Amino acid sequence: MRIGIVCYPTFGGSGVLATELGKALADKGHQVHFITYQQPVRLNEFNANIFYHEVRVTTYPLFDYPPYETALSSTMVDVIKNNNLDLLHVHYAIPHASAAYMAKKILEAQGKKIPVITTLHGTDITLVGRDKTFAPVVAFSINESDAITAVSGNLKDETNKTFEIRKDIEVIYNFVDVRRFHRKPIDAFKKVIAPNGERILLHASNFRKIKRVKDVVYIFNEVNKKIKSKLLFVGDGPERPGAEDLCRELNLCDDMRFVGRQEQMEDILAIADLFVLPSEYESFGLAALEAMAAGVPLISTHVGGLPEINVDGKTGFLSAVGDIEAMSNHAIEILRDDATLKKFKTNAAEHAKKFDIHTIVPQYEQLYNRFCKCL
Ligand code: GMT
Repeated sequence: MRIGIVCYPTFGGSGVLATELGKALADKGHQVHFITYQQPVRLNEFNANIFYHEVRVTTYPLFDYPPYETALSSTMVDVIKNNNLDLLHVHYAIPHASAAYMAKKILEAQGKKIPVITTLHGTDITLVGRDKTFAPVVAFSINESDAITAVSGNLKDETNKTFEIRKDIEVIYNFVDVRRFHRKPIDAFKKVIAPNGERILLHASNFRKIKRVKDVVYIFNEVNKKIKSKLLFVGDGPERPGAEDLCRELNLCDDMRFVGRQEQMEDILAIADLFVLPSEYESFGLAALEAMAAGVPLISTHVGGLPEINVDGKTGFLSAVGDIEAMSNHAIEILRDDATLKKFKTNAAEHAKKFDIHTIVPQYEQLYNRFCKCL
């Protein structure tokens, strides 16, 4: 099958998921065409079945806002026609679903039918999508998609609450390649981070407000009083300077590191003991699933799709947003002795298998097959 994939090429979960999906489909013999403005970060190896088409936006002095969506639709038309694609799968509704609708209509006028599948990822509905400036276009283009998927049951419910959606939204969970995250810790690396065998806590995100990164610092501060620990911050974004200031204020600088954006998450996760995700909302929490696949238990909030992946008391704990005390106590409970930590680590790794790439990718293939009998 010849599949077009449209996504954000950055470190965000939706782009990571879309890229991993494309790579998995290519490994299974499908021809995959990525259409995006930059090479996706996880598209880092050669595969004869993968093609990358860059969206170029022509600038002109009149344009205060270069029309990316128009360029994207035009590139979609070009790639679909010239590569005779069977299907277009867009990730993150804004502006991908509406650009796909435009491309579909243009091709229809030229006698080519192209099914469009839209996968909703979270903030395209719950934060940005519901904003008045986008909502009518988002609702319309989602409804015009041939199929709609959401990455969790919670996101499906939120979408139906936010918009009048006339089609059934199918839940296809995000996935992880469990084998890839099953890594042995690199001892030398672990020694640099935790020279005296301290526990290692980890947070990875885009450091946006919704992630509540300062809560991670407060939780770490409490844990560190009881159990000697180190904290690793992976990623970057607008809330990072505030979190760094807080570390200095609390005199924690010797025990934490901000390592910025990293591609080798599997090596970092291999040395971690606990993943902390105190977000205000997460439609799924792909970074948390990757942590679990690496056998890292999870301290998270009880919001969005997180209860669908984090089993309270088994793979980690769930707490109310902002409840630093509960999250710190839960972290201490997990980290307090080796036997308890080992039990949580094993449970986390075991539960992550439910979301393995080999279980989830066939669900997308079955969906594609409903619109195109060419698999
Ligand atoms: O806004 C973000 O957090 C980024 C966004 C994205 O586009 O990567 O993340 C969303 O999609 C991920 C992949 O499906 C989910 O794992 C994240 O939970 C979701 N973020 C939110 O819902 C806040």
